[in-house]
Amino acid sequence: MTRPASGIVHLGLGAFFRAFGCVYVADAMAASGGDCGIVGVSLRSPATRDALRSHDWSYASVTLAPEGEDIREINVLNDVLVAPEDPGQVLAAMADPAIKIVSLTVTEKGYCHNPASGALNLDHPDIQADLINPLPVSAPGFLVRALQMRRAAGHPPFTVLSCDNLPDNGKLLRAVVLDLARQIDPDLADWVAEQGRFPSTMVDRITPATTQADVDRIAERTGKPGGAPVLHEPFSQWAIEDDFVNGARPDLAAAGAEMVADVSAHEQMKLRMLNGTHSALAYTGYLAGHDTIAATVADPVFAAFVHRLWAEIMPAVTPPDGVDLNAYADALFARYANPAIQHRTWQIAMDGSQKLPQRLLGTIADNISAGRSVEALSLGVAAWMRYVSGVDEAGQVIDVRDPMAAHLFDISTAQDGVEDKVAALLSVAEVFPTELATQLRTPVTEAAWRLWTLGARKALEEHNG
Ligand code: CS2
Repeated sequence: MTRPASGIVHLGLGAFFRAFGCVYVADAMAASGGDCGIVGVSLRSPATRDALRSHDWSYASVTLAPEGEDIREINVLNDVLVAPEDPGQVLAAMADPAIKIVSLTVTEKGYCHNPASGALNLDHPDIQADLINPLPVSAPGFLVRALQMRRAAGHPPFTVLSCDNLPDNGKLLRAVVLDLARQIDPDLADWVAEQGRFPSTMVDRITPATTQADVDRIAERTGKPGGAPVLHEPFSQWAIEDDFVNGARPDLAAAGAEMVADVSAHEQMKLRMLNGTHSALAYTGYLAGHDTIAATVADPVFAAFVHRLWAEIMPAVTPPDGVDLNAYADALFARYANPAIQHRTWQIAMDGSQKLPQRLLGTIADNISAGRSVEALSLGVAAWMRYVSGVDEAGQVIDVRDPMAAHLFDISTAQDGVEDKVAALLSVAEVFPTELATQLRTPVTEAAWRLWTLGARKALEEHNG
């Protein structure tokens, strides 16, 4: 099959970007042409590359609607590289002047920043390695070294397009890249600061992890064994700041993306209303024994709880023009309740130390300074504390996945009483800014008492009143 030539390198080719960005780019090229094929890069494992290679880089994108599933073949990938196997090949792909955009979904922790402050963490082992070795391991390292190659060859920089759930994701990534570039070559940092572009984006599509049973079912339906299908909800929203190097980009508006001057209102609404409640439901739901978000909100106690959360969150959100927050919350509830989506609470519970600040703590800080209630939100924070303490309500060990998991477990288990556990966890400066930690002491301790003594479901029931 002939495909358009590559114009994009994507770092972090997980299920989300294949269920989201790749579909937009395919639609944009179908509508308006352009050479915007994608070279995907896996930063860790070869599994996706191997599964996709046997299907000539095409895969099934499966829409899961309550009324049934719909399968579409996506043919926008031209190659998939595995960074640890050959980082030089990845740099060469990024340095190619035909590449106009390097997009990223590397998850929160992939930015190697301090989650509470947003600054590059120079002590991060991957950053330490990238300061010395010209063959990088971190996403910021790849960006800086590839930009260095382009500058040396006299090519313009590529646009860096962050597609992760972080506030001001483009600004944050720009700061991280400039910090690292400055350590390596201050002139390079100046060049990137002047000529580089890092538009911020708001991305939204619920994408549960694909299971082996999904792979087998889709193979049966398509008649093609193996492969790497992705599953997602029907809904999709992408708001993008229209600020690209030389304006070079696919016609994303033709594919339904919103091209805007400033994406911060979209981002704040989505991170606080969707991701904030997602995390709060994930920790409380998991503790109460609910496996998926749909099962969690099918439980009336949790359905009432999520509405209480939205009632606390909405006053702390300035909606984008023309958006009604109550209608947005209603639509979110229907998306969560979609019975066709098996989105595991355990999946969303991952990496909480990296997610809490932008999902829950910003809202809490705003509410406290405005004198508004933070009772429901505090239950979300306390449930995270209980979760990272490592044992569920049935006494089973929880498989906590978080870059800080061992540290969080150690400091929590070193304390006996709930109050001391809360104090110890609030002192983790990477997550809680000092002033906020002090303000959170009373509401989170109270919430934690209820969670530890009553269990999550009863605690929420009591809170709902
Ligand atoms: C979820 C998100 O896993 C998580 O932490 O909250 O991946 C969420 O499904 C997406 O942001 C929806 O757009």
